[in-house]
Amino acid sequence: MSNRIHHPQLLQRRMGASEAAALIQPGDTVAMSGFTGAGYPKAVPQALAAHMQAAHAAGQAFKVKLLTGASTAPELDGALAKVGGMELRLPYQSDPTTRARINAGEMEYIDLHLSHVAQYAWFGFFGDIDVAVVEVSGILEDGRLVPSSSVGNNKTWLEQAGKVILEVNAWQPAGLEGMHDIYYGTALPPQRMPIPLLRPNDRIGEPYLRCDLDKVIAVVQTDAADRNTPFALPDHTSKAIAGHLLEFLDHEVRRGRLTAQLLPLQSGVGNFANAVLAGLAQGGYRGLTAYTEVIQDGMLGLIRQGVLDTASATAFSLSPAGLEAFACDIDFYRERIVLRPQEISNHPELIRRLGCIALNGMIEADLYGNVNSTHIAGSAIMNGIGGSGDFARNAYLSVFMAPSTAKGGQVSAIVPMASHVDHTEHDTMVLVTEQGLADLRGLSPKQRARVVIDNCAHPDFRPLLHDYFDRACRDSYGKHTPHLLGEALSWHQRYLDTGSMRIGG
Ligand code: 0RQ
Repeated sequence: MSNRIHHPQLLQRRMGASEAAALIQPGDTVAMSGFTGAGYPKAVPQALAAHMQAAHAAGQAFKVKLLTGASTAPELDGALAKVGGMELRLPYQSDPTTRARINAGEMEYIDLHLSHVAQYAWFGFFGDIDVAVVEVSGILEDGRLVPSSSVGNNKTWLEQAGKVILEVNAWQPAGLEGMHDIYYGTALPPQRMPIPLLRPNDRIGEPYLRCDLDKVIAVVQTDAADRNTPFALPDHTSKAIAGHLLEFLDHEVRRGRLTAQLLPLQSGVGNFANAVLAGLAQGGYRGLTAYTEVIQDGMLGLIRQGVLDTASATAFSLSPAGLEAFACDIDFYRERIVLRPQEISNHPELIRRLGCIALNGMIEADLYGNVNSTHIAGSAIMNGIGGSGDFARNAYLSVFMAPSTAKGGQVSAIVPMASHVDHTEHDTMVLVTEQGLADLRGLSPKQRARVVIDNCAHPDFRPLLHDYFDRACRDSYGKHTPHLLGEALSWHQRYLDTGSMRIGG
């Protein structure tokens, strides 16, 4: 395994995960690599959790503040949450144990736009970063680091942290080398300059991460797989959502608002995203590009088929089968994929310039197009806003998708008033459910409400929504965005009280 570490001095700093984790102190702010279950450290977090458990058993407090790129995996978030080892977590998580602790009020969580994280660190908004724990796939003779299967905030963590622990993971394909593009041109305001990226596949940086080697206090060798969760096959609902969206894109091409190459696609993770991508292939599209966060199996397939020419992202999120396909053909994919820091993959300036088509999931939307991506019943966090806000606000077209009902049909995804707002009515252009698509562009609030109810709401909830809207138009304090404030969130309260938004359960 040492053939991944070519720097003699760093070879001397190898140690076991437990010894390395012992260098992290209670109260430290620890910045770790990892984005959508890829490229996160696998050994040190688990060893840290064991140290915490021992300290807790001895009656000593031991928690850290944890910063990452995005979601990680059971070996990181899961392990630390299980032992109650996190005082604070940011910016995105999807781990069930962490989620339960946050919603029980046992730890703090800050939900941030993913493009903001690195710059907030540079602005000093998080205070000092004590330790960075970063997975890499190799170390060159001159000490430059070969990044792993995600880039995330690693450039910033390595530069900002006082001490650095490197995990060198021999499991990561050696052929990842050369796929990354690390941009070192960012600066603090007012010295900021335009970022010179004009096309999704432009390379504007260098393939390696730099690191001040004097800060490296430990090098830990691992040989462990990324999370690699298998994807669900597209079901009836996701195929229907994809169908409506593809019809809409065809319509936009016919109207001349998009060309047959569309514009760079950003696609969230999960079932709908996979189904939409599969649909694009069947729709006869060719020569498309992606400027997105995450490359999952569906996107690799499209690159292989020539539907996508190139894809820019900050991380992979592959199933075991997807990973095998990728590793077998890594030279082919290296020509067509660029992995960047998340401050670049999600940069508002670049998303606006490229004119991305943003496709993201949602929990609920209200009549006027305000979208909730993060909270159940206004107070319990699901995952976090992730990059959806970076893209939604700045995209050429901003689309949100969800099944029209959740919880076995008891909950409507279209509600009178969103119980939490991540994306305002000003950012949402298109809503899609399996029932249909609402194109909200150019519509006033009252016009939007009618289209949202008629096209997106489940037929079981449509009469209730019409009834609310009609009474609101009549009795609302103001008639611009009609609401009955005493009733607007009663659907959520009914769900909390009875397990259903339906009247009478
Ligand atoms: O919970 O599993 O306990 O039943 O929410 O919902 O339908 O499985 O959908 O996995 O696509 O997630 C918005 C959360 C959708 C996701 C969200 C419950 C539902 C289920 C999940 P259970 P589904 P998905 C790129 C961009 C923000 C980040 C983002 C997300 C669970 O897309 O995290 O977009 N987005 N990033 O039952 C009560 C409702 C509900 C509901 C769903 N109205 N009321 N429960 N659920 N709707 C990626 C990155 O940024 C890294």
